[in-house]
Amino acid sequence: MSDNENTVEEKLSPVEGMKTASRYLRGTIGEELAAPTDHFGKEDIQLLKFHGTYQQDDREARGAATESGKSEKAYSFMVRSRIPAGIMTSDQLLAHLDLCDEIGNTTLKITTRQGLQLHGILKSNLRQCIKRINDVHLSTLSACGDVNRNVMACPAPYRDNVRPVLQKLAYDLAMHLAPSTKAYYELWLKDPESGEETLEGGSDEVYEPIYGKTYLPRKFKTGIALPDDNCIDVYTNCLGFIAVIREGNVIGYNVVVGGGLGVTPSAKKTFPRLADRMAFVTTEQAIGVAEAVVKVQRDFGNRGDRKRARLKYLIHDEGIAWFRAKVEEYFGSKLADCTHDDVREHNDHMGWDEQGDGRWFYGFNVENGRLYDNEDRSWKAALRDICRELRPEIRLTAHQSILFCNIEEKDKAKLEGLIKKRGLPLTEEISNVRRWSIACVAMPTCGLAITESERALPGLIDDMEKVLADQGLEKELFTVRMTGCPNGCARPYNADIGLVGKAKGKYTVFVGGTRLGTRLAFIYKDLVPFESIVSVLTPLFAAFKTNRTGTESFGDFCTRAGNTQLLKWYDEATAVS
Ligand code: SRM
Ligand code: SF4
Repeated sequence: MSDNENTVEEKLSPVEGMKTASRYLRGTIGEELAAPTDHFGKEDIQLLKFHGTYQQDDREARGAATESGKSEKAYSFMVRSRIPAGIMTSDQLLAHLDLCDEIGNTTLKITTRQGLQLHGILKSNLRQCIKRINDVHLSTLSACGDVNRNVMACPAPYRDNVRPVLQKLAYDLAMHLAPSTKAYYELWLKDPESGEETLEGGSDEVYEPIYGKTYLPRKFKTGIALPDDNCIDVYTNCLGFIAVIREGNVIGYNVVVGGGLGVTPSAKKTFPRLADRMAFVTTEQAIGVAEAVVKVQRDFGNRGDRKRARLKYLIHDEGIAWFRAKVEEYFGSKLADCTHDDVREHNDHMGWDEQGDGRWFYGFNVENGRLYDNEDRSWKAALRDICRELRPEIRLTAHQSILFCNIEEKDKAKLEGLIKKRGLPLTEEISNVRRWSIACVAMPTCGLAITESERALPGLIDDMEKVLADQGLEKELFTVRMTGCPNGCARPYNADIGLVGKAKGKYTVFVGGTRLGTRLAFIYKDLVPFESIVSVLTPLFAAFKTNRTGTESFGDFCTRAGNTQLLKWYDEATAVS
């Protein structure tokens, strides 16, 4: 492993010490798992992330837990499954639904990176939970932590020469960049009573040939898109591949690097950033170049300040030419320049479409990715019926929704019937603004949430639907993305409209991004109370209707007008005459 003396700041962040001392992600997780407590200590909490789980507490139960004299917080765990390209079987989805009912909080969340999250898992059930996910041949390893996370790729099941190639690359990259430590197996899969640790002697090259014992400075994200379809938002990833297609076949990829959205508004040194185009790689070079990118970040990324530790800051600070030269050095040969190919459309894959093999897939819009059952709507029950009766292959989208694949023509009506039977709307019955909206988890589980997000967005969309209908804009396609804090988990910073929780009950309203994901939005108004969000946007919708050119999108229009003009329209519309 090369040394990283060029970049290590004088003082390493405390998490670096924890990783170094962890013996390849073991720490004292094993001992703590065996102890009769309801939570883990500080160091193991950091290590648990690499294993795919976060210690959390129900923030709404904090007071209650203290009053009843129990531990200060009602601890439980979020468990995230890593699902490359979002591709899974009916049985794997059924297993997650069983887990959320049997040992979770009875809901399941489809994430913005094509993964699944369980919440409310008690410490005493954590091993069982992770083991049962592995029993159905999925894993939680590296779903979180300072490593390469779930690899995204367009999930559409077209039986052409393109999508399957990208989806296989997602799987291969996920496997190639997964941590090699046996700690995961020892802690979660092996009988806890049996045997020793597999760690004895050896070196980083043996245990973690790519990462070494300190893994990466920070989380690392990879996504794969194609020009016709940037449904995974490739430019927001640390590492992105855009397929270069000639005569219907993938001949390689334009590699983009240095995207990332998290920001701390009070720290000017942090900012959202879209990736830079770096180089063209052939299909044979793709995995080797990905490894080289990871290793350059490993050796030169900032390990002193976790707020500046993402790859985007290394590339911002050193420049793309420096970074490309380093990648070529680590890869061992020069790379070609990017071709002209770039993303030019975004398909959310909702509704019916032919796969190309005589069968169909149905994109089913799940509002904010949250699966629950109540007296009106029973998402879980519908999914169970569909998985048991039709056995579709399941694919999760980056817009927190589901594709039911391999549906025979004769079963199309049956599938729709199973959805309607549970009180759920078909995709075709949902307004465009709802269909193109997503929200992060936020309250009550996310420890970083400042405001509501997924629980608040549906009501806000109800109001927005009315305003858009009044303006005759209900057919417009634009993205609305909401988060409960500035970390950007629902990618608000490149959306047409981004709503970002900033202070209690108040949001920063961004506009000017694009459905294609290739432009950052800008702040239109800050600290807008939740109740006022729709009314501050209404004058913009009116101005858009009157002043747009041609088929200009809402985000394009806001960018062309500029914020001074947008605020002027707002002031004119709200002035008391
Ligand atoms: Fe995220 C942290 C949820 C996608 C940027 N994210 C968190 C944590 C783990 C909170 C924490 O650290 O305690 C959230 C767990 C909440 C809960 O209760 O479940 C959380 N992030 C999510 C998910 C579940 C949102 C969702 O509703 O779908 C997404 C899981 C994806 C997955 O399956 O892997 C999720 N997070 C994202 C994305 C979007 C993406 O990757 O496409 C981003 C922006 C892109 C990026 O990484 O820059 C994102 N999450 C963050 C950040 C800011 C990172 C930064 O560079 O500053 C944090 C905070 C941190 O890492 O310190 C964060
Ligand atoms: Fe939590 Fe903030 Fe991410 Fe939402 S954006 S899930 S509130 S960290």
